[in-house]
Amino acid sequence: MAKRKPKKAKKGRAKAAAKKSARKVVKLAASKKANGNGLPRPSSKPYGQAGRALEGLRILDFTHVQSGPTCTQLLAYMGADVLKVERPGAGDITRGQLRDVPNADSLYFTMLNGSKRSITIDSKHPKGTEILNRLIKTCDVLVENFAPGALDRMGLTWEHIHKTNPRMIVASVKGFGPGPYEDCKVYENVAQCAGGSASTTGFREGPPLVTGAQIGDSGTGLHLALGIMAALYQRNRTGRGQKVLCAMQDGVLNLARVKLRDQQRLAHGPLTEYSQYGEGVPFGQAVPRAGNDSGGGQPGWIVKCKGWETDPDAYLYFITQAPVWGPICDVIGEPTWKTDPEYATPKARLPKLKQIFARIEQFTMTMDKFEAMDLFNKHDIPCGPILSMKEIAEEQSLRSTGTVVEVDHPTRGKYLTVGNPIKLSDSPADVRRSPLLGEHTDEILKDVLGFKATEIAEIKNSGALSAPPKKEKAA
Ligand code: CAO
Repeated sequence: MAKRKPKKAKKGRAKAAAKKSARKVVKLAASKKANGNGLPRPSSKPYGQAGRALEGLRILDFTHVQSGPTCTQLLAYMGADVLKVERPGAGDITRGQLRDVPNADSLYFTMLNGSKRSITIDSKHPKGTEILNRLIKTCDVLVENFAPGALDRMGLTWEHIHKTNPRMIVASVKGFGPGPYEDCKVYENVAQCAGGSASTTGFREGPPLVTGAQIGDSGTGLHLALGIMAALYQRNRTGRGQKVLCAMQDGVLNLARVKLRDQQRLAHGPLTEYSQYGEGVPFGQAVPRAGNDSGGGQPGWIVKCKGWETDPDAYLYFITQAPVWGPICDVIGEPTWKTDPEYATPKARLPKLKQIFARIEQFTMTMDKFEAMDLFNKHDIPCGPILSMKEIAEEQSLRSTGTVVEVDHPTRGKYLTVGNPIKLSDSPADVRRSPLLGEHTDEILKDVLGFKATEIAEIKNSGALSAPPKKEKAA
């Protein structure tokens, strides 16, 4: 391909950019002057109409499966232009995993890649490398969660990226941080196990348990998004990009920190808020699994509600919060427990939690979980119904806040996705369907990289954007 811009033109562009930025500075200074407080003038547009929070931020999204995609989807919801680079012919492996509709991208993929644009590039093709280098020059952040070493094998080392665009932030999810396991591939449940969650989840009598919430993948994606924001903020002062690394083990441990707290408390005696204490079962060397114990200073447990015999979710989480102990006793019909020294104080109750929750359960089994929720909340007693995913999908209040959003997809039709759980008053979330594989390849080459139609045709002919031809079978 011919060089796109002669050096002279490049110089001209640089001069123009310098002039533009000087104009910006003058403008800013003028607005500062006008305000007299050193701050830029606030937008005159009403809230929600001055663009989204991350508008102008461009992400080179090299993520796949779940951890990385959750991070970049969140940034896209907040207005970043996320360009998802996928392998020609195949794309993100999750497009075809857990498929429910034949020949349509799976919900696995669609619910993690909304509001992004997709471009297919063979990153190991020389022309593909050339395009990627141009994208590196124009993007602010590269996000990736390949297996350790994969990005380097593409030639995209930190040194190369930093030299090509010193402002670029390179954000990575890996399974483990530096140490004995740094080269290992990691999936969600491996991280839950290595981060201390599995050993402390489940019932004492049973095996370690993984949780349904994807704290290893989505949890680490969230951590990464925060790291990117911090790096962008620092870049405002330094003008320099940096590496951001979130290890899934670290992310899980961060979310399981209360259990590391309890590990250290064990040295000073039994964990009295664990029901095991009340049951007279001695503690071992490490934090045990605590069933549905609350994990905080206010004891809690899951109790049955009406219909539990047939409905697996007819349960309520009930917290015996100390300040509302009086109302709890009145509502469940044990008013004498308010003054009886055996029950009146949190300390006195600790060894009897099992018996107390059994009495509460006797009461909650007379009503359904929503009736129980209404009744207890009238008395400010903290509790929560166990909601099934069916109930959540149908919950109107989640739809109206944009936490659950219905989007329309050209090949699979309408589907529900989780919108932005972070609500910004001046930045409405931008929740759109996920892109088809390579849907925006031409658009990105033209609008982001400035290639002409003839150049795009040339790139396509090179094979850098398409799957390698299938090998002929031997006769
Ligand atoms: N063009 C050409 N090659 C491409 C490409 C493209 N556009 N995109 C990816 N590839 C190649 C990579 O270069 C790599 O090739 P090599 O290993 O030969 O250099 C290859 O695809 C596969 O990458 P991978 O090793 O990351 O993928 P995997 O399926 O074997 O492993 C996973 C998946 C998730 C275990 C691994 O990526 C990983 O450990 N990531 C870090 C931790 C993480 O994020 N885990 C969460 C996963 S969600 O549960």
